Amino acid sequence: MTVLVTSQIDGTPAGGGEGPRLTSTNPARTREVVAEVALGDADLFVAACAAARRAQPGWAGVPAPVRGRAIGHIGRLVEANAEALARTMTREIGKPYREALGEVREIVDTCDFFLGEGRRLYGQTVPSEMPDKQLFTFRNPVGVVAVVTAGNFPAAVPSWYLVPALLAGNTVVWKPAEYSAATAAALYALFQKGGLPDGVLNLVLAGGDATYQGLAGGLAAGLVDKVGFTGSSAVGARIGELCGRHLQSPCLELGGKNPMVVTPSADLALAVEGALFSGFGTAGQRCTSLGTVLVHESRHDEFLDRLATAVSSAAIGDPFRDVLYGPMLDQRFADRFEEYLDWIQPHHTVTGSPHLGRIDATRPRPGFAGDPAEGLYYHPTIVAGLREDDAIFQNETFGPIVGVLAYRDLDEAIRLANAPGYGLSSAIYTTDPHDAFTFRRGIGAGMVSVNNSTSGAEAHLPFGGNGKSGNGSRQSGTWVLDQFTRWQSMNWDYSGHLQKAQMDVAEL
Ligand code: UN1
Repeated sequence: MTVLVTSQIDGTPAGGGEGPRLTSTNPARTREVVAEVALGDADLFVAACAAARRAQPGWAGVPAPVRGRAIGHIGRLVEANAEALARTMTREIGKPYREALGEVREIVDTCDFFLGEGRRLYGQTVPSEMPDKQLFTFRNPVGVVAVVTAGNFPAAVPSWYLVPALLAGNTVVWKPAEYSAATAAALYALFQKGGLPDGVLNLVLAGGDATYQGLAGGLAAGLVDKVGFTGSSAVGARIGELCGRHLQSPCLELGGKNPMVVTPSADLALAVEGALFSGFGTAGQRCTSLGTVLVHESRHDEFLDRLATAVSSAAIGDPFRDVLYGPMLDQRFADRFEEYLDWIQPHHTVTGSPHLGRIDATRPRPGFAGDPAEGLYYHPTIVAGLREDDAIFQNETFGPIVGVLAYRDLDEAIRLANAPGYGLSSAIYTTDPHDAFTFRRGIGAGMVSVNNSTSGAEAHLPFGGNGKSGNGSRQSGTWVLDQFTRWQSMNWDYSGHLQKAQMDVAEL
């Protein structure tokens, strides 16, 4: 029996009747249907925003420590249901099961972190320049938060929005990617079970246009106070423009062309391992995936050889097995990746795999452990001999492909690392602290790893990017509370007469 996944407004299924349907299939076995998804329209999106608006004052009136307890319950429920949630994720988007379990762990970590923040939503008491007057600050919830998320991290990344937004007293409308709707529905059910009152968290399943129109409608009607978006830079720019028209600044977490620099002093074995995981893990479908490795010219050839050897023996296939990566997320990502492969130029050296493109009967991969006829599997590809103006050097490719380029000195490496104009994650492999700190200062990225992967952010450090990777907003840790609360100041004059600021300043 096929599961029908619908939107949920006010704790009740919505939009499941008429209207377009999408079939969510298993990318490792494309004939296997995971769920039928009932897609809502812009009106449904706006209705969800209205429900969230109605529920918001009541939720904000719940003491923050009690909201924190609800977050704690949700964390325990997610933990208790980790395997089922991870299995759904692996079936629906082909993420290797071990990684999917890790992703679920990230939700639990986020809940654990914010459970206590309910008791720490501190304001301040501030001295006044006048006697018998006291100043205060408070953190207020923003109101209704509309969250639109991608399907490559269909559970952890949404939780980075949902958990702090709810903890801070906001109500939420969450629009996950359609192709990860079954995972989203499973996560939504756990949040509801955690004890959220109806209308506090609403789930909307909708296509891209309906979502954009719904956001526009919600903003125009004054029903959306903050937008959180994780996805491509192009869509992020459209959402940023839309929000700007309503004088709002969204939280944007966009793409990346994340560089890794390998310096002369690097431990090469470690750097190869890091590049393999960052570039090819999750089939390169993380916003933090490695794009280009910049290797000092004295180590370039050796690094390239060693990376090619590592890639040629990497385990690829059925995501329920112990593999480095499984299939692409869904057909659209596979199609787009094929277009990126067209960027490969005759002057490039392609290595790491005997074939380019889809793993199938005509392009087999030795040791491959999957169903090539029915799975969206792709060969891993290393492209060397890049030039700075190559499309493949400049743009995010979101697939199992890594570029390699030689550099002469660290200044040049930093310049090349910044050249594509993204600024999400980055890494340097070195044993020289001077190089590590020079890189940290020079790189435009929001996140820097030393001797570690570009991907794999922990749930309590600020996560986010600059340039084409975002508008400087940060998620995770206490930093994200700046997105979901607004400071309010208060002054209280108990002198019994009007004291005028700047005019009645107390003299010594
Ligand atoms: C993303 O791909 O949208 O840093 C986020 C990481 C993850 C988050 C990736 N924890 O790899």
